Amino acid sequence: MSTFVSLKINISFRIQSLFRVAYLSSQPEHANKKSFGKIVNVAIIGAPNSGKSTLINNITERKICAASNKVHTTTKLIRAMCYYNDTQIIFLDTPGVVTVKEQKKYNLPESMMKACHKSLRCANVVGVVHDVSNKFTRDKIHQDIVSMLNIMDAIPSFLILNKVDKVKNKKQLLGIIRNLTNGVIAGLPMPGAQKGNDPPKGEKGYSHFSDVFLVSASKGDGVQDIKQYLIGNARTGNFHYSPDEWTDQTPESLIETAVRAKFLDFLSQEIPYKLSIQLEYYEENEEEDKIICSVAVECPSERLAKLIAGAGGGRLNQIKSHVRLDLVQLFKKIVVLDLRLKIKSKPLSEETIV
Ligand SMILES: Nc1nc2c(ncn2[C@@H]2O[C@H](COP(=O)(O)OP(=O)(O)OP(=O)(O)O)[C@@H](O)[C@H]2O)c(=O)[nH]1
Ligand SMILES: [Mg+2]
Repeated sequence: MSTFVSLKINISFRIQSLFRVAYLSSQPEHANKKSFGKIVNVAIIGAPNSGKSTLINNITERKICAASNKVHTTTKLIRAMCYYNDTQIIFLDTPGVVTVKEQKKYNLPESMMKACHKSLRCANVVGVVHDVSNKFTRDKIHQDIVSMLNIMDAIPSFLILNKVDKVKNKKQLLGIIRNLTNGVIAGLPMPGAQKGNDPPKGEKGYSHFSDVFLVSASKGDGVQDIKQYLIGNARTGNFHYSPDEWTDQTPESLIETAVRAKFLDFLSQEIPYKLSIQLEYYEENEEEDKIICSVAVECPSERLAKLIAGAGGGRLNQIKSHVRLDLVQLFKKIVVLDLRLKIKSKPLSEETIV
């Protein structure tokens, strides 16, 4: 048992063990084909790059939410669904929370912040993802997130400490939890919080989390506990989506966001944010269980297009093969992908860049 898992168990406030439900599969094809059962809408909020989308993908076992190593990969509200026995879990993936100042500085559309507020209005439960590997922000919850939670305090919320795999000294995690919860979980003081051991210095967190999870979303450590917690919070009712549906996004939009995420991963600094992604062709061949698509990536200049393509088009080919793999994991089908660069309205011939 890893140190962080045992640390988690030592926190005696755990409530999700009350809600143990047998795990079958997240894949819609295994779900009961009925429209009545238990439903839970879960808003996943947090700072940019904290791992919200990666976490949802891990729980749903599908790469529905585009993720990358850069901030602002998610730019709008995206629903991702999965099913366990008679329970439908609807995740609401959101753009990272930024202050108005940051929003203006990076010229981010106001719709990004609105998406986050909208997710809270649709949610029965709110999960706050917090990156514990970032030493500058790990001891404090973003002030705007605390404000949102305070406004929505009637909705149960839980804290997810993510990227614990990057924390060498796992003992630090207890102090971080204390800071982020103000030493209170599920209305109870944490052990040691009143004994003068590393007391919280002022209010750095939110005091009304019903539970805390320590996870590594990319490795999958600890995510099963979150799933069980959510199943335990589901309410009886009509399914909002049919068990065959796993997202509210169109295939076209999913392909464009998957391509954008891969350019964010491969290119440095501001370059990938300057690109415009357009799906030019999409065809679904049901007989062969195959998707055929063609995506054009518009670059602001020829110089940039050549830089992105790399020597002999090597980098573009590498990006293309990674995108294709992501799309296979997303659609669970054969994917034939054509990916090309073009300059504004003028297409670049293959000879020019590849
Ligand atoms: N080491 C490690 N990396 C992680 C973990 N979870 C996510 N990441 C990485 O963190 C980066 C950001 O992940 P995302 O899922 O895109 O984060 P996000 O919060 O959705 O980001 P935005 O949509 O930009 O707000 C990616 O490079 C992930 O691979 C984790 O548990 N451990
Ligand atoms: Mg995201």
